[in-house]
Amino acid sequence: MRFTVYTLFPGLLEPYLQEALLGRALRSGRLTVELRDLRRFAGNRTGRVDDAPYGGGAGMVMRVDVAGQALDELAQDAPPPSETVLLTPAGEPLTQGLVERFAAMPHLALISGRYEGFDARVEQLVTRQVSIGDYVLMGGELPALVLLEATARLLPDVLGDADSHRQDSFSSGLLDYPEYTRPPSYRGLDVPEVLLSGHHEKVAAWRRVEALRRTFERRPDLLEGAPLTEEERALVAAWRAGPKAG
Ligand code: JF5
Repeated sequence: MRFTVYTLFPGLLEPYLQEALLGRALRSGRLTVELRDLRRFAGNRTGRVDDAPYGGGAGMVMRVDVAGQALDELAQDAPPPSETVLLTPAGEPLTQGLVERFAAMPHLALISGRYEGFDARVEQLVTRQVSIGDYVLMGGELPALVLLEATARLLPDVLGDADSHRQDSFSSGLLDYPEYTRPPSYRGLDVPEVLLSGHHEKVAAWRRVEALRRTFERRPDLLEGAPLTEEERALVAAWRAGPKAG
């Protein structure tokens, strides 16, 4: 899979991409990332990529023609990207489902802005706007890396064999069950007995309930979309009814 990332700070992304599993995926050729400097489109008139907002107010706005030229350049690429994604807190939330769709694309372009954001007309030039969460960063570079890493780990042979089984954890629609490793007791904190029992069916059932419990306690919003059995729904209803019931 190929990514093309437009940014004013390619040097921010470069070192992150060279290390660990992403670095290995890039060196193996399973993944290609091209960093392109948005500053090239500043033009020699001002050398700036931002300008003051119409209507006044604080902050600067990224020029629409800068993004326009980047997208014109992308249209010349062979193959052109399946999507051109602008990273912004005003975008559609990034979910594992969206990440899975990105992972099926041969070429994806990401545009990272700085300042208070892009001229709103850029929204008409890209195919999608994506947010990585409800907070504001200083630029779209970390959001681009987040999207890229979440997508790259789904590509064949990017994760090691042992890791690849873990990628299904979110597809249950629930948070992960708690995991433990040795020692069995640490400062009075004990590993749940069932995990030491060697009883695989009991372990699987316990994990499912604990995943459900964690999701109920920490992210009840996820329960709406999660595929639960009748029995699991009843268990959740009992938890909801109060501490005494279940
Ligand atoms: C950005 C204007 C882009 O802060 C973000 C962001 C937060 N969640 N998802 C993306 O992107 C950088 C900041 C201000 C446009």
